[in-house]
Amino acid sequence: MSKVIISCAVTGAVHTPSMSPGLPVTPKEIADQSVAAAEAGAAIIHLHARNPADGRPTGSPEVFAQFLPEIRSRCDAVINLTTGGAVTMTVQERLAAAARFKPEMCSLNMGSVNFAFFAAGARIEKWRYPWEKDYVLGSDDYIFRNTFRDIAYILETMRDAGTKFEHECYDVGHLYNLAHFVDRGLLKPPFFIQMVFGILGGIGADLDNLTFMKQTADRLFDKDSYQWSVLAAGKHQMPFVTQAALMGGNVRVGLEDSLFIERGRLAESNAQQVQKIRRILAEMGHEPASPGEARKMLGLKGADRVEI
Ligand code: KMH
Ligand code: ZN
Repeated sequence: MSKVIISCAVTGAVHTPSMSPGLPVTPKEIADQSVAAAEAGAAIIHLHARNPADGRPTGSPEVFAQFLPEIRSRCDAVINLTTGGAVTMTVQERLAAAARFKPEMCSLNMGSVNFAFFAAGARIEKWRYPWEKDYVLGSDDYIFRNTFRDIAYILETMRDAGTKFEHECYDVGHLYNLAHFVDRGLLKPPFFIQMVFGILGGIGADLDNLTFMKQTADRLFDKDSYQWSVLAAGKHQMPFVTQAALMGGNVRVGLEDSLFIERGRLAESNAQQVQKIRRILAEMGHEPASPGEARKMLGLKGADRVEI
C-alpha cells in the first residue's frame, strides 16, 4: 500500500460564514474540526484564522494562539500556517503568525494571480455579517500580490525557523518562479509543491493542465527533489485530487478549497471530506501517510521544534 499525504485546509479566507454552516469560524470550531480531520486521516492541517466575532479573516497571532496550542495538544498532525492570509492583507499581516510560531510548515505563494471568488457569493440571499458581501463581490478587483520581493521577504523572515514551505502554484509560471528561488540557493529540497487548480484567475481545472504542471515540475526539478500535491477549488476538488493520487501525487482537501461533499451538497465538516478521499484512496490501494511518515517524506523539523 503506498502512502499518500492528505492535507486538510480547514477554513481559509475565501469562503465566508453565510456560505456554509459547516465552515469553522471560531477558535473552538477551528480546533475541533482540525482534530477531527486529523483523526480522519489528514497528516497536515493548513490553518488560517478568523475574527471570532464575525468570521472575518485575520492574520493576528493572538487569534491563532486561541486554537494552535489546543490542536497541538490533541493531535500529532503537522501544523501548516498560511502566509497567504486574505488577498486584502499586506504581506506583513499575512506573515505575522508564521513568523511568531515558527511552525513545521507554512504556505508560500509562488506568484501573483488574480484571485476572484465572487461566484461563491452569487447564491447567497442573506448575508449574516456586514463585511461579507463587499469582501466576496469585490473580489473581481483583487490581485493576490506575491512579487519576487514579497517571496524573498517571506523566505528571509522564515530563514532560521526551520519551517518547510507548501509552495502554492496557481499557474505554470509559478513553477518557474520556484525554480528561480532554488537557483538562487534560497530553498533546500525536498520541496513540497502544492498545485492549485480552478481558482478564477489561476490555471483552469482541466486534466491536460494537471499533466502539464506535473511535466513542467519534472522538467524543472529532479524527480526525487520534490513531493507534489494537488488541490482544486469547488466542484473540481474530488475528481482532481483523485486524479493526482492516480499519478502518484499527494492530496489536499478541506473547506478552504471547497464547501461541498458532492455536487450540490454542502459538506458538514472537513472530516467528511477527509473520510471521502480516504475511501477513494483505499479503493486505489493507497493508505494515508501518518504525520510521522509525512514528516519523513518532507524532511520536517518535528513538532517539538515549533514555538506554539
Ligand atoms: N486565501 C487565499 C489568499 C495560502 O494559504 O497561502 C489563498 C491562500 C493561500 O489561502
Ligand atoms: Zn490557505
